[in-house]
Amino acid sequence: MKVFWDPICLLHDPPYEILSGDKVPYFESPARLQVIKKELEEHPSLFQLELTDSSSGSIDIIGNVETVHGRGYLNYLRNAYDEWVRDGGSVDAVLPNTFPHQKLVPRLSQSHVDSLSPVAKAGYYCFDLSSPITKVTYSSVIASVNVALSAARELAITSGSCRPKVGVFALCRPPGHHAGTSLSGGYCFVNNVAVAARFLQGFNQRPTDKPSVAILDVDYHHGNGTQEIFYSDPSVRYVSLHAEDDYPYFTGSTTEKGIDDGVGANINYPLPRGTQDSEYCAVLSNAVEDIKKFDPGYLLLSLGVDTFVDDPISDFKLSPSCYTHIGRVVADMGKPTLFVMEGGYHLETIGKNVRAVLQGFEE
Ligand code: Q9C
Ligand code: ZN
Repeated sequence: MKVFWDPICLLHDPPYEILSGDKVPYFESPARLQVIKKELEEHPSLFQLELTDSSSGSIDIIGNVETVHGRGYLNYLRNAYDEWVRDGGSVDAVLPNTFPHQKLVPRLSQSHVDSLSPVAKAGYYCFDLSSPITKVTYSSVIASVNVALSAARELAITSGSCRPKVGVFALCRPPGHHAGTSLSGGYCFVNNVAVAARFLQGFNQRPTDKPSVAILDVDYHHGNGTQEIFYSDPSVRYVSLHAEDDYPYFTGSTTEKGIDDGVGANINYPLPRGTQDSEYCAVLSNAVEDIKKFDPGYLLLSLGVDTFVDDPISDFKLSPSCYTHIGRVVADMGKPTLFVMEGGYHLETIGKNVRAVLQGFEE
C-alpha cells in the first residue's frame, strides 16, 4: 500500500490547549505522525512511503480546498497569526476569548467579520480552545490537505486500472473531520477527507457522471465538520461511529439525517462510553450495510484510532484485534479506498493500531 506524508506536517506544534479548564500539553502532537511513520517503515514489503511537496505546484491545493471551505475562512487561516501578533497578541498562538453564540449575536455580514479585531475573528472562525494557530500552522494545514489530495490522485489513477482492491493511505496532520466550511476546532483546520472526496468526484469526470462517495468515520469523536459540509448533498454519504455525550457534544445524534436532497445520506451511530469490541463490531456491520446499499464509486475512511482502550482523551475500550477487523470489513466492501488519518493520541500504540487497520485491509 502506498502511504503519502510530508515533513511540513510536523511543524504545527502548539505549546498547549485548554482542556476542561486546564492548560495542558497539546495532545495532537507531531510525534503522532512520527511514530505511525516509523511503524509503517518497519514493514517495507507492505508499505511504500511517498513524500509529497506542497510547494511543487503539482496539485492546485487552494483551488481544491475552495471546493469545501469559504474564501474568507481560508484568508483568515493564512493571515490570522501575523495579524494577531501585529495587534499585540501572544506570540504563542491565536486563541479566542468569545464565540458568536446564537444568543450573543444573531447575524454577521462578511464585511463586518472582515472588520473585526484579530481576537474577535478567532472566535468567529473557531468553536473551541483546542485549535491554536501558531506561526507555522497554515503551512502544516496546507501540507496536510496536499497529502490527502496526493493520495486521492494516486487512488483515482490506480483504481482506473484493473486492480480489484486498491487502498491508499494519507498519513496527514493536522487532522480534519471537525473542520466545517468556515470553522476550525478539535485540532482541525481544513477538512482533509472532505477535500479529497470532492477531488475524487471531479477527477477526470464530466459533471454529469460524477461518482458518488461514501465517508466512513471511525474516529472516536463525531466528525461534525464532515457532516456539516455534506449535509445537503445526496452524492456523499457520511456514516459515523462515535461516542455519544462526548466532544464535540452538540452533534452526532441519530436524528441528524441530512437536509433537503441530502436527507438519508447522513447516518450517525452514537455509542456509549466504555464500548468494547463486540458492541463496536456489531454496529460497524450496520454501517457497512448502509454503505453497500449506497454503492459508492469510492470509499473514504476517516481513520481515528482514539477508540483504543488506552487513549488518553477518549472512553472506548477497543482492543488491538479490533483494528485488524475494521480493515477487513472495509476491504470486504470492495471499493477503491482512501484512508485519511484523523485522531489517536496514545503514542505507544497508535502506530501498531493504524498498521493493523491497513494490514487487515490488504490481507
Ligand atoms: N474529552 C480528533 O480526534 N478535546 N479531535 C476534547 C474531551 C478535543 C479530537 C476532550 C478533542 C478533539 C481529530
Ligand atoms: Zn477523535
